[in-house]
Amino acid sequence: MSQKLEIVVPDIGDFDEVEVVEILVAQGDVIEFDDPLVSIESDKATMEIPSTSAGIVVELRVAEGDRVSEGSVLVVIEAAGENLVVEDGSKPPPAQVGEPVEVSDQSADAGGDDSGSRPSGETPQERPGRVLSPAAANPVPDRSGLPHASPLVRRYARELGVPISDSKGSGSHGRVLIEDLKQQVRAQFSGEAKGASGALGMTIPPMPKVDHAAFGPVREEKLSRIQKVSGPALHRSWLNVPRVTQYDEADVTEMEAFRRDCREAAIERGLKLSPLLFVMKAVAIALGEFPTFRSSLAAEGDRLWIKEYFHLGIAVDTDQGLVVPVIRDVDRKGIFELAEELNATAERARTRKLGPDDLRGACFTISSLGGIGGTAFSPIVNAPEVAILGLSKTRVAPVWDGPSPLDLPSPEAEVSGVSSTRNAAESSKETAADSGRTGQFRPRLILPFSLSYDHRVIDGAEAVRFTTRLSSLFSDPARLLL
Ligand code: CAO
Repeated sequence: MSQKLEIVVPDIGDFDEVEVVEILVAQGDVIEFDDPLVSIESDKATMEIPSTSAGIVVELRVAEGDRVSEGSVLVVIEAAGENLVVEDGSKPPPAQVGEPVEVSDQSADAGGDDSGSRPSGETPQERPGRVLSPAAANPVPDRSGLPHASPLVRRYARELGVPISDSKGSGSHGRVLIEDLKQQVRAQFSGEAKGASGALGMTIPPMPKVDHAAFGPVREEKLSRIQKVSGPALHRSWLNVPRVTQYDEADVTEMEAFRRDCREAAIERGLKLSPLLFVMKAVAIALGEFPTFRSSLAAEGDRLWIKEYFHLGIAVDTDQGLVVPVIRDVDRKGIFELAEELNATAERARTRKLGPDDLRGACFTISSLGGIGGTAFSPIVNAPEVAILGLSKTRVAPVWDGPSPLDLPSPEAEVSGVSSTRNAAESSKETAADSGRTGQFRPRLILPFSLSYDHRVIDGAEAVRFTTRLSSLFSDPARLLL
């Protein structure tokens, strides 16, 4: 004897109109008492709503993205009464919250009773699909074959980019625990994992273990604590963020002249002004004009969080590894104030005195290698930020200061003395002089820089608009100080 039951949202406290973020069962699934049916997410928490009865799902009444409150019907199940057992072999206990209510004939019709499509005499247990297991000592997968995990664990797995399908749960009935995810990441990082499943069955091939000592003397050196933390974060970003790097350069001669002019004033304050400070100010201005570059993609991938603050992560090289402390409200601070803060922060980074609050809350990161060298590099996006700026070493380069080469006479024309071309050359020199240009190559200070960005959020054209704007700001120190 079977009975149709509506499973409703139980009392979920003060929450109302909460979004359904995941449907965990499908029509035709055989479910047990307490099996999770859907995940709902408020701005404060994610929770799974369990079934208050065993049976077969005959109708889904909600879809992902729907909003539900206490009493909203989630699914209709055909409860199989006496025949069904729950995990320990006993009958389902009486429902306490979200108690199922019997479906009226009318609503059963509207819901499309599928009994007609079932071969006569077939009982729910005999239908193809997931079968109730009285001996549920093995991992209990959900309808998609995924192992069970709490919403917190699922969210953590999403944040880490760990496919929960590959997780071996060590909790009761095979539930995946946070420690299992950590173990998975550790195994992946150390190359132990067989390779995580990806789209089209592709996997990340594990690194082979090599006996380096077979080729000569070796020395073992442990990774620093910072490297152990930053390694997985970099790897996570590398695997999750489809990254493009845009290279550009800026004429920073005026900016450098201005910096030199400020040197005395800075020394009086006991400060050193590095080019990075001017770059930080320029970045804050550009971020004000290009909000997408100060955004983060929501974990669900369907919207952006645009940050209305201008906190910049600054990559600092320490003897323990790379750390990225955050300088807050760069838009509201002057060059001297920033110099003081940057010096103090870099010092605290190098003496390992940064606290967790120093390391979070940035909307964009700058990685400056210009003090060391290099002509260009492509930084890894500091996810969940969507873009990062890399600075390389300023160099002296000749820059043409005159009319377009297309308006200049060709060497052949000069030799053959074609008068019309000579006239064109003379007039182009006049044009250069009229506009205050020299008509010569001039030595200029050129700063090469690169922008790596998350292509899911930023298009190439927008990236070039951003770097072009940065380049013009770097060239014009007066604008930075307005
Ligand atoms: N071109 C030429 N010279 C530059 C320059 C540039 N782009 N940027 C800085 N310099 C100069 C500075 O003016 C300074 O010269 P002086 O001593 O003659 O004044 C010198 O290089 C050293 O600068 P600095 O690196 O100490 O100071 P900074 O303010 O430029 O940078 C900090 C501070 C903390 C960012 C830097 O010390 C640092 O740690 N950089 C490494 C960051 C890193 O590792 N990034 C890689 C991350 S992987 O993506």
